[in-house]
Amino acid sequence: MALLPILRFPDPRLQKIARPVDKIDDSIRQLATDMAETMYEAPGIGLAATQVDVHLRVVVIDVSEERNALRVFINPEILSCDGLALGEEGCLSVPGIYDKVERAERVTVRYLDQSGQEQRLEAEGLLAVCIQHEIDHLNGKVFVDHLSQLKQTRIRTKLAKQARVTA
Ligand code: GNR
Ligand code: NI
Repeated sequence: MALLPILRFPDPRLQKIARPVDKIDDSIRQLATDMAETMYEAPGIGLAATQVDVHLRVVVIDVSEERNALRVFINPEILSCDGLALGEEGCLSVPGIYDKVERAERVTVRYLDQSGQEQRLEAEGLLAVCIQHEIDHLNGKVFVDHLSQLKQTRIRTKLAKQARVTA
């Protein structure tokens, strides 16, 4: 078990595009376990491998109240989506910043589970939002990229000041 350090926006490593996992072995399962531990400790409802500087297509999510419903998504792909919903988002890589982002209301996602079995899931609500947020990370995007240039500049300034006082 290990807690992994989480990259902070605007670290350029958050812009890397993650590679698909080609073989699900114990090192991938260990990565998922460490990512889950890191997500629960943060605490957050999801974490993409990109955020811990591992550029492989692995995501962990738990949107349950009880924090006992871990989902591991390897090589997730959105097959279809519909509807639009505006919801407040935050990100462990952009601490203290929250803003509204438009996302699909429902998504169908195909992925591999930790045993390498192909799975399909229809998601809505917070789970659908979180899946889209995490796949964005795998594609080198953070939720801030969905905001206006003015807001992005303000967020960079605010986080740079925070980094100075905590350094
Ligand atoms: O913990 C998190 N909460 C959250 C809330 C609304 C929309 C998305 C998220 S994901 C975030 C954890 C995170 O940064 N995952 O990448
Ligand atoms: Ni995030």
